[in-house]
Amino acid sequence: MTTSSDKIVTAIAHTNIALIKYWGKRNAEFIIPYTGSLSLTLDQFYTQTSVQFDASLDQDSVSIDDQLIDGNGWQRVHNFLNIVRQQSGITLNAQVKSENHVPTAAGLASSASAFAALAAAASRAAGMDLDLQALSRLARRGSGSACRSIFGGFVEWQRGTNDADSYAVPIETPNLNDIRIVALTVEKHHKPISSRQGMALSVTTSPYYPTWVKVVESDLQSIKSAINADDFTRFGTISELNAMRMHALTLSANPDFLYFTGDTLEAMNEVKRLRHSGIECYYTIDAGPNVKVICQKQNVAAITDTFSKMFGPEKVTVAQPGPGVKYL
Ligand code: 2P0
Repeated sequence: MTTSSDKIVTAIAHTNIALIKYWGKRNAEFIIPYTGSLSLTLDQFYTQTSVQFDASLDQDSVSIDDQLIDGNGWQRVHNFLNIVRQQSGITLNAQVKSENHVPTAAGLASSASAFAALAAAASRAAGMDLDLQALSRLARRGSGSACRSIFGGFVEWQRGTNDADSYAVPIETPNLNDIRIVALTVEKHHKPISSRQGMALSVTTSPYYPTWVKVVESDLQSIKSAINADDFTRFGTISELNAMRMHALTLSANPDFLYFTGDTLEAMNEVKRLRHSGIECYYTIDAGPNVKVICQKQNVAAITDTFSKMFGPEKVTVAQPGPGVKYL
């Protein structure tokens, strides 16, 4: 079926920060993870993407922040659009225009919000009307963490075992809603290795990988019970532990690699110092040097003040729980 479509569909998706990390694929083609993960969608950072399938295009056209892209970035979007074409039956090429709204170098990954917004916009532009579970499954094909950005607030990616049963679900809860994430952008060196390559290296070479798979199961249960009990202390403690357990998989890979820089370590130490002085906060770190401080609303001022002095106020961004994907 060759559907003609001149419909422009625009979707917005927010990025998310994982508290229990996704680190390793059981199936790379379908992006089926070895473990579940749990995240918080953030209000401050989002991607807005418009898609139009258009008979006059002789190939997919992709722009990000008004810059046409080619090479690997284009290929990744093109591959994703091929999945949408396969599922919908549309055979036309697409015009994709994407804008990232991330406060100056907040250092949050954009692939989660990017592929969540692209999945929503492209599927509808291709004539599909997917429910949120199907959208989450589709977004997962672009980037694993994107399946969580379909939903707002706390979200669990249930690992499943195949394309049909690996998707995210929202954790509907009135608890821990005074949670805040203070994002610290620290000095960047060249990223040693992409998260996609890094997780693959950890799976195949870290002797601790089988232990990680076991430990994530119990970390997930613990964090869900902490959310359920509205227990911020347990929530923060498990988040920090799980982040460090993930980074132990980079240190123990062969060859080893490390996402931390000197500033990362300084920020981590400062979080601990603040905590010991009675300002309760914890850290989490993804596949890069930036540190996200997990805290509650009442401590935001003290924490931003401390880190603004340390790194400069422009490096400190405060986020709170954000919404799921929506159409304009
Ligand atoms: C996460 N990260 O759970 C983990 C924690 C980074 C550290 O998901 O290969 O860009 O596209 O599925 O989603 C980053 O990896 O990887 C990531 P792909 P993705 O948020």
